[in-house]
Amino acid sequence: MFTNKLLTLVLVVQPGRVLLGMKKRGFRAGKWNGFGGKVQPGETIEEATRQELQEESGLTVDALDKIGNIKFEFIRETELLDAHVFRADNYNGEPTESDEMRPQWFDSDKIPFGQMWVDNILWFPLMLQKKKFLGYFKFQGHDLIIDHKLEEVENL
Ligand code: 6U4
Ligand code: NA
Ligand code: NA
Repeated sequence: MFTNKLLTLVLVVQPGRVLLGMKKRGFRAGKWNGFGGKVQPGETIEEATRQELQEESGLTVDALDKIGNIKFEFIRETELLDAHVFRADNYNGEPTESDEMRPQWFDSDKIPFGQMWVDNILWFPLMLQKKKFLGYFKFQGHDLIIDHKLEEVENL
């Protein structure tokens, strides 16, 4: 009855700052996001992560560290989102605007949580401290969390 949709999300982090992208179209338009998207059939999660990062920010990365796994459920919807979250501390290239995204660096103490997914303010502090986590968020619409769990874990 429930279907699972695999998503990737990557945060590029430098000392004191994090790169976010302003999504220009689609259901995420108007929000600052990490980079990512759907995992296509035949693609590994890590391949999809690198591909989306390249398409949306112009960057490539060497090491990708698994930092979190978040399940999203929406009230009255049967599709569960299963987001694999990565952190990259080194990158190659220069952030480049694409048709889809406008990348911008933000100081770690000035992250625009008011223009991000409402779950971000809860797990970004863990991500920034390199703490691994498992999350579950149940949404009503796109802006209201009606239930959630968030725990630090040793391994993912
Ligand atoms: P592609 O694969 O490019 O067609 P795209 O439209 O980019 O898909 P989409 O719309 O499936 O991606 O959105 C998935 C992206 O949005 C993933 O990177 C995860 C992110 N995302 C969705 N809900 C989120 C949420 N509540 N919190 C968050 N990221 C979320 O931080
Ligand atoms: Na995408
Ligand atoms: Na994609």
